[in-house]
Amino acid sequence: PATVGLLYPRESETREVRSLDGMWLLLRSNASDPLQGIREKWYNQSLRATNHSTILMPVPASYNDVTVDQQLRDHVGTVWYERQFFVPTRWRTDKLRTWLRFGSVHYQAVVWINGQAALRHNFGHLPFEAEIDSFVKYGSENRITIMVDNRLNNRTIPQGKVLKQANDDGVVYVQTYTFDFFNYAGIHRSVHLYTTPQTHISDVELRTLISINKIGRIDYRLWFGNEGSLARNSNYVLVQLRDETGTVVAHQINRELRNGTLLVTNVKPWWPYLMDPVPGYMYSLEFLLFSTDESDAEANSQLIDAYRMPIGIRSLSWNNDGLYLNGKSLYLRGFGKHEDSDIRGKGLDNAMIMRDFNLLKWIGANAYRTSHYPYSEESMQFADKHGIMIIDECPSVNTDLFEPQLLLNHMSALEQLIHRDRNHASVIAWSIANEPRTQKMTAEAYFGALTNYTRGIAHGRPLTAASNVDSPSKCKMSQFLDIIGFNRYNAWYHNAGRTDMIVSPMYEEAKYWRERYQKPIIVFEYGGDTLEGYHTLPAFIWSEEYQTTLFSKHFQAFDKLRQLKWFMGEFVWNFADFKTEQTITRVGGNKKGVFTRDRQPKAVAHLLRQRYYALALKL
Ligand code: BDP
Repeated sequence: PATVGLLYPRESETREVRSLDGMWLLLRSNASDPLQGIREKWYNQSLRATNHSTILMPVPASYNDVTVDQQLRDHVGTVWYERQFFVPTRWRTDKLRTWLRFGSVHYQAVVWINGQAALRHNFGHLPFEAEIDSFVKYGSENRITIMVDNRLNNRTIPQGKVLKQANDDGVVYVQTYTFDFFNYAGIHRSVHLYTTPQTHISDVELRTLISINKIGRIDYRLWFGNEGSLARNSNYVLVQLRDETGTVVAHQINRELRNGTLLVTNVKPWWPYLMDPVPGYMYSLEFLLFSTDESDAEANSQLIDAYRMPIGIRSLSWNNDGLYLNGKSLYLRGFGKHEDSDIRGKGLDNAMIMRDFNLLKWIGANAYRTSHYPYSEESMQFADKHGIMIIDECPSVNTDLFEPQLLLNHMSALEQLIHRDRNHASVIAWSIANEPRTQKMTAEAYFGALTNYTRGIAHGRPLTAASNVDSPSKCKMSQFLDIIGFNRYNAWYHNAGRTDMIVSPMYEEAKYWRERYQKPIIVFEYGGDTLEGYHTLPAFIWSEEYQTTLFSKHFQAFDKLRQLKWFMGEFVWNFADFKTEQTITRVGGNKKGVFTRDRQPKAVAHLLRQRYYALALKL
């Protein structure tokens, strides 16, 4: 689809990338009137020229926690962002195409350039872009205006409900949702302006494989913008693979232009962290599109477009007992995470991403699930580079009311996620949902159709999901999955305080899921809220001792399960504390983190570290 940003914007000798990150103007529309800005046509002039007051807002960031204004923090409806930018005249004289790309905006975005509607997009956490040549003024100032709507309804992914309630001032709209992470909103990831030549590489699809004799195989497929101008005898693509030192280790001239295969001898495979002395080995794959003078082939070639991307080369396969990377069976030591931090909310922050990867490595993890939505493209690149395996989850949480329009939106969310992430070596599975209400009869047809569709675009990865149905036989989704995942809070939501009721229920339940579905089994969530610095002896819920005891009991269950070949991993809930909506069950947010929200260890982190290293090094 034309409005989906596919290739990550990268500079090259034929492409320029400019950042539009920085301070933007923000104007909140009246809480009881989300369409105010449309009626008053705020896109027609600068927001400053409306008679409403604007504030400055950094991009990328969630707008909720930046100010001290409660109304903005809890706003339900639309806010408007605006900034100015320049487009050099040179871009027109050089006949370049100009693209505008958003890494993600939550939830719905409508974008105007100089007052003209340029694009719209309907999901958080996923990129979108449009070519904007016809809207921009070259060599002078341009204005970009965005309306961001954070409302979730029964057809959005994830779902929510907006209620109209009476309050002390009259009426107010309240957003409710059943998932527990705060519904942060705003321009969450970077905004880029970039150029491509008229004829350019518009999309790339990669698959890799490693054969026994150390030969790496890369199958690629290319798409082009302005494809009609290309011809077999006057164009070719030079494909080159460079190793980390920059040396070309495989190359090919492709005159077919579309598909090709590159073989690499003595390949350095992509390995997960602690599975090899050099985890996350990344090559650079270079596509150079040329036009030739028919008379003398390559000699007078002219470079039309150049696009380079990092690539890890590995094989991934699975069967009813497990998942295999380069032929080796995987045991996943991981986490459910969130993109969440003080002040910036869900806003992209490279320092935070780097810190998280340093902590993942410190603790000896090799995987995480992008619970409960796609994480930034930057974090996916980090995962490749650090050898951290990703269970890539689409934004569906607690799906309910299974009806056709929701199904279509869910399919679209999965298509956009897979399209964005299919070329990452780190992605080992797609998670299609977290805790949908799969005990309902209507879930069966819904998930049958959803998995059928997703399998067709799964790009060499198995399908999984996190179920929390209390009895495997009642789950109407798991029969369609390749890997069965479940979330279970023994000694927390079930039998709070009873750390003597963990080992056996956990062990028995995993076996029950296995017996029922005969597929590999993974525990996607277990844990308990813990207030750092709160100590009790003997252990009492919410204390550090309690979390430590709860984890060590789970470890006993996992150790018994690991004797069974189909048990493939354990994911803690959660990597770090995170913000939730206001409820009486959460003190300052969800505190199930092994790390605090500012990424310092709780006592349990040291215990988990011992375990994860021991597992990795098979001690
Ligand atoms: C699980 C959800 C997760 C929550 C967790 C909790 O999958 O998103 O944060 O419960 O309550 O059911 O801590």
